[in-house]
Amino acid sequence: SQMKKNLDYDVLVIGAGLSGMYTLHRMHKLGLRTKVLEAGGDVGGTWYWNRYPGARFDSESYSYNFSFSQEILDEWNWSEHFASQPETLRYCEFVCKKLDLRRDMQFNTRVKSAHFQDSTNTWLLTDEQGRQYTSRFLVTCIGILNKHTMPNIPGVHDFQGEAYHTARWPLEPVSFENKRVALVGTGATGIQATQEIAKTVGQLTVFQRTPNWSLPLRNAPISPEEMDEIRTRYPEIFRKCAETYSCFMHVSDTRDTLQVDPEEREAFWENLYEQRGFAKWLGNFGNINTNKEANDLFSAFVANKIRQRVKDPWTAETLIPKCHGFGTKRVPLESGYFEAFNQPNVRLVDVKSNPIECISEKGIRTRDEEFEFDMIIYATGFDAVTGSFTAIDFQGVEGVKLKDRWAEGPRTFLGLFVEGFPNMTMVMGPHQMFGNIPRSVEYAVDWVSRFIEYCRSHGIKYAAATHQGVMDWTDHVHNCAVGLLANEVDSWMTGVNKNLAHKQKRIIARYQGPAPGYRKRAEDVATRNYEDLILA
Ligand code: NA7
Repeated sequence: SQMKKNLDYDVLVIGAGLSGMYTLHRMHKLGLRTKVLEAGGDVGGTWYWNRYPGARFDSESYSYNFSFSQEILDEWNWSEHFASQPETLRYCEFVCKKLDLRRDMQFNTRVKSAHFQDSTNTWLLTDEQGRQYTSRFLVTCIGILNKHTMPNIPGVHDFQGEAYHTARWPLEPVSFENKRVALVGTGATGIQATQEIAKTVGQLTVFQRTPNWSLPLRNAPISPEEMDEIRTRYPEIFRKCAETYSCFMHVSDTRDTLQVDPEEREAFWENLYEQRGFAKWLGNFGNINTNKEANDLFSAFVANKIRQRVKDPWTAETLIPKCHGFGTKRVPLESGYFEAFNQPNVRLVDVKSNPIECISEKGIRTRDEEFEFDMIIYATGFDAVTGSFTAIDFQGVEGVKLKDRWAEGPRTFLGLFVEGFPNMTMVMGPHQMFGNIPRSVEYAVDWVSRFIEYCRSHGIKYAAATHQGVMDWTDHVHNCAVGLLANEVDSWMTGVNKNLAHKQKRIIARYQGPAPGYRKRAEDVATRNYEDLILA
């Protein structure tokens, strides 16, 4: 079964998050010599790194786990509808143990470069310690939110107190008691961290540049009886996820927001507001995502909820987004975020009207005020999607750099292949459906595994996307994006990161058509024996 005796491996995998774990399991089933190289000290990827206080699922735990193993579904119990990071990390460890994955994982190994070798049609990877690894196939499992970014504020390294980025949170517990803590950033991460830290902090000052439309998560514990009941519904849950637009359990309402009687609409929204998780976003009228007027109506509904919950009128108004509509960025879900600002020891600073000038040894200086802190927390996000790729020196045929190939934005075939990068497939590459990530991960890994199996059984040593295939798919991805309000807004989803000079322009980073449509196209390619690719 070995593809080539003098190669170290048949398959190299970068990353030991959910994608890398499942890829390794599938490669084991194929009997291929596989190695997973992981920068972190253990498994879990996102759930390994993002151990900041309050980190948890915003999607129902039982729709956000693996579906491929009945044994794991039978044995694993979730304790909450929306699992916390420690529980999800335990889940990852449980899966690794169950599937005996660790034996082929190497931790504390950051891949520095991945170069395609033209003469042998193989991959050569080099890690930061200079160790090298060769393989026929390379599967990237490096995630879409992996390369964190610090703010481009002068003096950011001068601060003498404790300082943490949420995506590089220390393994040891961090105490906030009696401390003056600053938190910069109010995305999904900043919101989760704020509401948790507010519970024990001495004083918390939240620096907000752009507010977000956030709605109640409505988490609740899951009793053993309820877990048993949920377990019986797994087939139904995964069937639903397979049918919906972005693989979530929630189904959007096809009625036109503007055509629904205002009273009925209000009642519908009041009802949605009480529901768990993303129901309020994904179970809403579909055209709030495409019709500005419809979007404005629901945004106004949410704005009123914020006004009802935040006592101080200036703080309430400042927490209400003005420049983007509801759901045009990833909607953060919260549990007492707005009420945290009613605490006397929690304060909001609006850095739009009062910009941060610098970070000093002692704290943060804004135009109008000088703050002293014991701790600064950066919840300032990621060089998303392509950042995971540009962090590694990927070189394809004739030394072409992936960074250059994607200088004007990513171009892919099915989000799985890059032109000029043979024998390399991406799990959660740009231009794949993100949505419910574990569902997309499972589909991509299934596809890649069948493809590698095909190559092995047909003696294929070289598999590459065609120029035309990449052009056509990229066009298709761009066409799918037309008309969605989300593409008119700066966010990590449109590839913008204001801390990075080269990321100020919007791109189409992800597939935004319906997931079943994505899968149909990918299935067609497999069914036609991959004839859309160059195989040799
Ligand atoms: P996000 O959603 O990219 O949020 C980053 C936040 O940090 C956002 O509020 C930014 O404001 C703020 N930020 C970034 N740089 C600065 C500077 N220099 N000054 C002030 N404020 C700044 O990242 P998250 O980690 O919250 O979430 C990422 C995804 O992970 C999330 O969508 C979930 O899918 C899970 P801005 O909006 O740019 O004005």
